[in-house]
Amino acid sequence: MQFDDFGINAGFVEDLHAQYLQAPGSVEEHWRKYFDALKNGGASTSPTGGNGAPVSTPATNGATNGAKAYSNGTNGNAVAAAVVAREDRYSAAVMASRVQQLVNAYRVRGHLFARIDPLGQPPEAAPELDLKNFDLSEADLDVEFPSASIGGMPARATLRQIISHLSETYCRSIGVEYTHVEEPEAREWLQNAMESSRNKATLDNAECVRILKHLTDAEIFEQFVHKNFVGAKRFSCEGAESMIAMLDLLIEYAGTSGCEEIVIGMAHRGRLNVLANILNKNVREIFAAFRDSNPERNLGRGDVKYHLGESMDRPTASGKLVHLTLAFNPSHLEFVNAVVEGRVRAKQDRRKRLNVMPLLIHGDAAFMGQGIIPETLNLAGLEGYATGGTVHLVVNNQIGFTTLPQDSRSTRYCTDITRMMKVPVFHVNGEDPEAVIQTTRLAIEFRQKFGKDVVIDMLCYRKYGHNEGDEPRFTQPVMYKLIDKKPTVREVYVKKLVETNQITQAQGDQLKADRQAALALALEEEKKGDFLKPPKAMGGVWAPYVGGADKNVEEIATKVPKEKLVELATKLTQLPADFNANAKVKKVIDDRREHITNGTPFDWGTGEAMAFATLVGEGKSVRITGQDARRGTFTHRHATLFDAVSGERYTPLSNLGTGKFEVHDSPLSEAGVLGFEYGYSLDKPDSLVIWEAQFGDFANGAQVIIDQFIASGEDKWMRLSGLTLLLPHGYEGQGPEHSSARIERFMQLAASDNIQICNLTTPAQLFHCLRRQVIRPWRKPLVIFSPKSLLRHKEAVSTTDDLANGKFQRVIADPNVDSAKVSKVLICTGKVYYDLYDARKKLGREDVAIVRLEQLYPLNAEITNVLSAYKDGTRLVWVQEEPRNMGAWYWLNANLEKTIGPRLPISCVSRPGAASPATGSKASHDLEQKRLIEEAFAG
Ligand SMILES: Cc1ncc(C[n+]2csc(CCOP(=O)(O)OP(=O)(O)O)c2C)c(N)n1
Repeated sequence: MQFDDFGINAGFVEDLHAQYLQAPGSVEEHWRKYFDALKNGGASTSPTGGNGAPVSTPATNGATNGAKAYSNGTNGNAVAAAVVAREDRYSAAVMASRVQQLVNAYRVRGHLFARIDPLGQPPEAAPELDLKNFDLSEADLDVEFPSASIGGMPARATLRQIISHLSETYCRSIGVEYTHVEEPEAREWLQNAMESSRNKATLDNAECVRILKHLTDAEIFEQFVHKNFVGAKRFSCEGAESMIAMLDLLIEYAGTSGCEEIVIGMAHRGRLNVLANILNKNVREIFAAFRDSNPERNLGRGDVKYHLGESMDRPTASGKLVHLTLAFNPSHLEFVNAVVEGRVRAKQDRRKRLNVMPLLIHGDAAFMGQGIIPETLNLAGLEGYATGGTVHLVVNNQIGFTTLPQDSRSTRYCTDITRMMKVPVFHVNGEDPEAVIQTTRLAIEFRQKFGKDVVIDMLCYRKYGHNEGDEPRFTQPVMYKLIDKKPTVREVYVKKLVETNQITQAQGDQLKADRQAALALALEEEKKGDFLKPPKAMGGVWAPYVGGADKNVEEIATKVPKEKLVELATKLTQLPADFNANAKVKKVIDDRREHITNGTPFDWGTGEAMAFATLVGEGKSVRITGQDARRGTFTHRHATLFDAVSGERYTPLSNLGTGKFEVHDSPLSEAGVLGFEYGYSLDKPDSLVIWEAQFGDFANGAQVIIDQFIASGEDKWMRLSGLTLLLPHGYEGQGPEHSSARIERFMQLAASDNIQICNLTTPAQLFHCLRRQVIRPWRKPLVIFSPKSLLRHKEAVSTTDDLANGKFQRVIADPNVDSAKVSKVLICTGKVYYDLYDARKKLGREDVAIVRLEQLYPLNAEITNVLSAYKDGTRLVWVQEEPRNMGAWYWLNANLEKTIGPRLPISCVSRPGAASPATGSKASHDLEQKRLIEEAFAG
């Protein structure tokens, strides 16, 4: 017997068989069953020729329902018979292996042949499931094979039955990609769940009617708005109405499987429909927003109606309430994803991990196109970011604005970006709501069971253009000919339910009429009342906090008694007995204790560590993340120590015993991780939440999060955040990017006291600033331009006294000169102070004062108070390292009038205006810096 007689898999089967003979338990269960059957003489098959094609004559086997089985054939020669029997056993194994390959092919590639597209354009695919590809033929269709490995099938079935079962499972309205899932248990669970149900939901009449009701709600809402607010943008979900039926049951299933809270992120498409029909937003408020009849109400604030968030407690059949939150969302597609993940993580930090579920609803073009998608997906498995699995729904209307998939992506599916995750992806025909429900049920169960992401790609269509005023036939004439002919999703479903006697046509019509009547009544009521409402006020965990204008005239007390500081600094140096600390790092933290205890000057890292330690000691939580957050990009933090022998980590601040301290090195992402931290801050107002950029300029990569969430979230959505950004900044000759965190951009975003912008010069200032951020009930994003060279600057130091007695100073007056002698005041911010300070010392200029603006925004009377020490007419000069068109100058020049008006004018010393922030040459930098300082002291 030659192995290659058996075709391509003979060796594999023989090996497997040998393995089985050695240890039956070591082969997969379906093979074990198969070999058991062989041993018991149960399996029958065909001997094969060299090309693997069946060669013997089929014979009827009465015992198997008229199905055919290949006969062994016998002869009188016992030895020959034994050989034949052995060969037949191998042949049986080979045939079974071919069938097994076919089964596998359905599992792996069946999705290519599924009827998932309601526009009927079948996906082009190679005929991979043809029998001939498996050395099988039509003649084998009625032969019986072991089929116990297929969920829901008996031990043996004909090839025809097997194919029919698989085709129904994998090639109907649901195409599924799941064989790449790495965990065998998860893969097998899913496979069995799909195969045993043929991937079809079993729904009772009540569930069918419930689906229809939601399809009706979805369709009639859109039609009603279309008719009553002609030409208004609403980003209709028509063509994708199944989404509403799906979300309704998704919440139900989530509730049943123990989920208490769902946070939804979605763009504009279908959002009004979701608000009205899932979050039960009062439709009168939506109508009032369409009417938009009070121009005074929202001058300069608010957001369009299809960006607004909402939350509610939704009852479920299990009797439990599921709290639903739809996150406020800016226009930029997909950025909300990272924010939702952060929100969920924060909520999970208060509850159990799987009890809060992120649900992200995507558009097909945006899902594949936006870089924030992989940035966010990549967070799913990371200790500092995991949320126990996200459910992704892609509302795949097969178009993005006017762009078709062939111009929009290089991949077959818009979900192919998720292949990096190795999670299941269901492609489902959105015109088959029951199939959509089936995928939803599986997706929720999968997420709750395995804590991993899962993706539903719902193929549908878009009845109108990108918005309702847009003509799609300019660009998609063929597609829209098809769409124009389509009955609605509801109509298709009504027909099905009527045909299967689930409802009568009259009942279907009644549902529609009821909904129309309810909306008409609501519209009448809206016309008579005032329903133009701002977003709901923040309650719950936000109740003790306020936003709005900066009324903090006096800085809040942030000092900490010396004994407490010493106690905490001592605790921070207590490492586990068997911990082998790196000697240099050990010295850094021992020095911290020494300085705090002895009252000797300490550095930036100590000020920061003491801010964290005191907050944690007071029961507050601190979370800091960034690309090198544990050590600190410039080796100043050492929040986590690494055992020099084992590499194990130890974070002293996490072991102080009261508040929670967490520090995570983040992935190399800016938009994704900053969005996440912003989201986290939205649900953890009582914590200090910090994102640190590796270099400040990298915040550029997260500009969307800064512009559209951090700076404007309160104005647009009345949502507060106390997020803190640490952005290393300072001109030290490190080239264009690493010099500047782009102060000018933050200054330009500053208005209505929306953010705080600080550029600090001492460790004590950092200490008080960070503590103030949590202790004060006023919640505002805080941007700190943090130092690099100052981390170790011999003058940029503080003492225990500064922490035990001081408080935050928005402006630091000059303690070193007699104000009566001063004829010129240099006003500056951040690191350049020390350059000016050194120069003044060298020049012996007692007539020049140097005032530090530690908080650039909001400005208050403190600057006026500090300047009042100098005679009227004293020259004021703003000195900045940045080129004229960068830094804070333009903003200050335009805005100082309001605070120090009578003391003006003020002139400016800076680098000349430039296209790029700094030179790339260290030598040129040094010369520029020298000239800058000389100019500041000239005259
Ligand atoms: C970051 C970003 N780029 C561009 C746009 C403009 N825009 C709005 S919707 C849209 C098409 C989105 O297509 P898709 O993701 O398929 O969702 P659909 O509108 O089809 O539901 C575009 C390009 C945007 N809002 N955000």
